[in-house]
Amino acid sequence: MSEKEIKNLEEIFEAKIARDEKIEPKDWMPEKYRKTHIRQMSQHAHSEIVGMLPEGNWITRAPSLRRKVALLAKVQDEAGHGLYLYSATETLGISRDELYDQLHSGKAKYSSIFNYPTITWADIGAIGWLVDGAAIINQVPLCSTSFGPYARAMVRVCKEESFHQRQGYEIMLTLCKGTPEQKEMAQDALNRWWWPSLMMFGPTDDESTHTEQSMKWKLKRKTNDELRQQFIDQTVPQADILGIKVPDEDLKWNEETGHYDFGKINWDEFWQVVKGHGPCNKERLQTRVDAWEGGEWVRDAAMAYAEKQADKKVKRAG
Ligand code: BYC
Repeated sequence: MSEKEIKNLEEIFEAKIARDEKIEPKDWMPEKYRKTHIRQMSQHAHSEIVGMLPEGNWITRAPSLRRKVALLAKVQDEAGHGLYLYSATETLGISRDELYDQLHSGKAKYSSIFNYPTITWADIGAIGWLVDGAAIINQVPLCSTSFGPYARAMVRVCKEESFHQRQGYEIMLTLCKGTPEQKEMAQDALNRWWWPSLMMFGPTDDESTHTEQSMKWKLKRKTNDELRQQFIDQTVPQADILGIKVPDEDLKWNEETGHYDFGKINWDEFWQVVKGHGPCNKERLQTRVDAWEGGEWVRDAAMAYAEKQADKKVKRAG
């Protein structure tokens, strides 16, 4: 393609973005736009799949049949989210096998939050309330992201996340209205999940490598710091209703800004976790690799069956 032709395509692409029109898989797009989307969307898909593990840990130990059913449904939803997102990523010209390989080799990232352990039942409440709560705040703006398949996947994902957030908050409410020991469990879970939940939104805007470009492309509609602040403003009053305390001595309502001021996030911890040195990184990755290897015979059998069916069809047609 000549330089002039490329320039022309770039102008058409930029004009579409400016008009808030969706970019679809067969439309021309700059290579960097394609790569950035593969990166973010696949990391999002991996996060959903790895995110099933901390909660899966509690399915057999849920305190009642009702809790078990709700948790099972939530974890299944997360598998569904991962699958939509992998499919949407494949429309950008990368195969599912390559995406899995990036996860299993440790090349691709997934959300830092899933490298923390779920020690008590209250952690399941805290994950629903805080982690899914953070995910909704992050993902609602993604419903109007510029890449069509990602935006459409997000609409359904957000509806399901809002159910997840409520089931988590309801677990926390029940514990907080229960015995002093149960309330203490809820407080302990908040203490452990609060700061990692704030880290989910990524580094501060001045440390974020991709925000500026992603905002221009309307991949991101809000910055990491804007979303984090929105999460804090929304969540602190919910902790007040529960009667438990957010573990931040510097947390204070600021009349002037109309937002909560908050304490310093431990960014060293964040980067340690992102680089693979969190409390559960090795265990999480190993579980995914084992599942992939253990499922090989199922994939082989499904392929052999599909080939046989295709052969039969050809023979019948002949
Ligand atoms: N963890 O330039 P930045 C869920 C990386 S799952 C790990 O700000 P960006 C759920 C970042 O990738 C929710 N890494 O990046 C499931 C980049 O490194 P690379 C998952 C992180 O992309 C089950 C570097 O740091 N949600 O809801 O502009 C149960 C610099 O960052 C993290 C999504 O994936 C992190 N927290 O912004 C319950 C949402 N943060 O790639 C719930 C979609 C940053 O250059 N993703 N990094 O090597 C996004 O919105 C954006 O990718 C982020 C980061 C806001 C996360």
